[in-house]
Amino acid sequence: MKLYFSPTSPFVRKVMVAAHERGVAGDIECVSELDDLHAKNPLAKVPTLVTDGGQVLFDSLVIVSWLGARGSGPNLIPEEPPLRDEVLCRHALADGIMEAAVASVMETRRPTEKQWQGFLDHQRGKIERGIAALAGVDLQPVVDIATISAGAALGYVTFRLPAIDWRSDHPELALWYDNFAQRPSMTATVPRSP
Ligand SMILES: N[C@@H](CCC(=O)N[C@@H](CS)C(=O)NCC(=O)O)C(=O)O
Repeated sequence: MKLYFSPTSPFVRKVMVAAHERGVAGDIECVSELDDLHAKNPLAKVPTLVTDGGQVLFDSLVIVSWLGARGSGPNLIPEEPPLRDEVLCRHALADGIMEAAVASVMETRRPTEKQWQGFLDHQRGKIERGIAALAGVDLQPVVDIATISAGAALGYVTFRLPAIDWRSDHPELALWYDNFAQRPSMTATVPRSP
């Protein structure tokens, strides 16, 4: 299978951590040439997965759900409510942090005179409130789509937005993250600038 990817995208990292946890990362060919991505995914976003059977899957939640039925390892998305709903809602929270963080980074890449401070402040509020909400959740040492996404989101904020000092504000969350970040699936997917 082929994964259209970027080495720094937190959404891609979510998918790759899930693939490592399910033991199928070695079956994935990562494609960083994105010129024809729009022909596969009209939204032209990474991650986009093309399965060996030619099926095209996006976005990251859909791909993780698909991976969860392959290989072996932890159950990434619980089947039964209410746990399923709780885990998916925590996933949405972590995803929202990623979205706001990516939007902030994109904004700061515009020419300085075109950047909108009000937009950056708005996104920062989402990131800070989102991290505070994550800190209020008992994430536990389980591996599922919520904890994987929390790890990817906190890793991305640490990597791209170091001015947001979430570790000082939420030391227990920092402890959880430091422990989770030692998993082989996380160390194998640390974001690096290309
Ligand atoms: N909801 C999507 C978000 C994916 C996303 O925003 N990917 C970014 C990279 S981090 C992207 O491809 N941006 C290119 C674009 O929006 O044109 C998912 O979960 O997969």
